[in-house]
Amino acid sequence: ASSTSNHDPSQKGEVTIAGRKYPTDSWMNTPPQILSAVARKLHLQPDHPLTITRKLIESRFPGYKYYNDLFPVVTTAQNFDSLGFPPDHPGRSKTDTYYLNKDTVLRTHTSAHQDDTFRANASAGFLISADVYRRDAVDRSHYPIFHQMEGAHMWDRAQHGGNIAAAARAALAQLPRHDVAVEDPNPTVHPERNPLQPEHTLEEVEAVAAHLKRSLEAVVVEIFSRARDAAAACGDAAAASEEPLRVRWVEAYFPFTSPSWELEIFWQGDWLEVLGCGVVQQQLLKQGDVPSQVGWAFGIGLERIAMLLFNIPDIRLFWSQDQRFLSQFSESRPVQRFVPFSKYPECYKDVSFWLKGTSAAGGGSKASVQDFHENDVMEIVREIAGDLVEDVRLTDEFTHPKTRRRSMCYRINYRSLERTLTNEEINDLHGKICASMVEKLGVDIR
Ligand code: FA5
Ligand code: MG
Repeated sequence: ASSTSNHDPSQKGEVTIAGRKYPTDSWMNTPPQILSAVARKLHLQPDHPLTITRKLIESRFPGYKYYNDLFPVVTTAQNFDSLGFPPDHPGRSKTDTYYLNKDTVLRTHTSAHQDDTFRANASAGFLISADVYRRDAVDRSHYPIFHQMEGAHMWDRAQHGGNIAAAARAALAQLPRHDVAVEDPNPTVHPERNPLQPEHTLEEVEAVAAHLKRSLEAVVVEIFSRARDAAAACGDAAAASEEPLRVRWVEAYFPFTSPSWELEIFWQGDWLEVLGCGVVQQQLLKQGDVPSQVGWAFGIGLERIAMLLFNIPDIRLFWSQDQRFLSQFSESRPVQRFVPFSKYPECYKDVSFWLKGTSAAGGGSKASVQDFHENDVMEIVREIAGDLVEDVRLTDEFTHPKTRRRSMCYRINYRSLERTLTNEEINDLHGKICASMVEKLGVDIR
């Protein structure tokens, strides 16, 4: 269990997470709700949809070593430096990442464990599943805590007579085939956007990339076929047959892989990004004392996959302790489609405010306008209303032509997944949110 003490960001103090103590300083920005959720470990709970999803993906990677209980508190060296994030990368900002102190964060991705795992050199292939933490938007596909699975596969030049390409092609020949037409117009490497590393030949990267892509396509095809069976079993003939699976690869950038890609799936009328991946930067393998290895890594969002698998419409549901949710999932049954318990009414409320300071006339400089980051609004809403808010959206923004003050308006959509909220309750929450914005962000409510 986790407990907290002295989480006041303005003070030096100490925080205890699962029995481990961390000193806090002015970087501390992790609220108590986040700290107390560390103990939940949803991906390890029996019969939880994230556990079922994790095990289904693991079953597509036989022989890999699994790490499923690595501790979520890591150093900025593990989360950023070891992966080659530049010092000014936005991901390091306090607006994006939960810090305990200047050098200690809640991991923002499972890649935080790549360096240690390569260094341990315990297995050619490994999978790491874990809870990860990000200050982010509030909507139906984003939650401040979510779960990722990291995967990697290495080939050692020393073991394969220097011929990584032949080794990767031999491994590819062992992978299951599928007949889904995947859109992949990307060249394997591109000199500016997706460069070949100097330590690799094009032939090697082509073979490694083919093994990487086929491995991940196999996961998506498997998930989709289980989801389709589930749709057929509940009599949804349209969903079961009509919508063919559409998958595409797009070029991406990560500091720790090159070349890099993301995989997207067409879902409910839009392309949904489900994972990022690429050929591991040789620098990481050098620093991990395994310089003769070459291979790939990926990071997949387990909630995104689980939402597809079970047709779960809102990411907050994963945190529900309501039996009407939990009782619908079982590891010993074939996948069944989630049946939403009734949809409770929503209620919009707007909050409009002026930022401190003014902006210079004629656009250009915003130097005198207050430093404002949307994630700070999101955090206040989460702290006060938690899972009672479905989403928060910027609906209006303008600069007053005379006073040069900047105005913003956010629309907060209140809706519980479990019951009908009363007007009184919503007004109370909304009032508290407005008051907290005045207090913490120094804005003037309009
Ligand atoms: C990463 O986190 C990289 N570490 C992935 C990686 C690993 C690349 C290894 C290369 C090699 P990204 O931020 O895109 O990348 O997140 C990866 C996946 O996590 C996304 O594709 C998405 O499925 C999921 N994800 C990201 N943010 C959220 C969120 N707020 N809520 C739910 N899922 C999310
Ligand atoms: Mg991404």
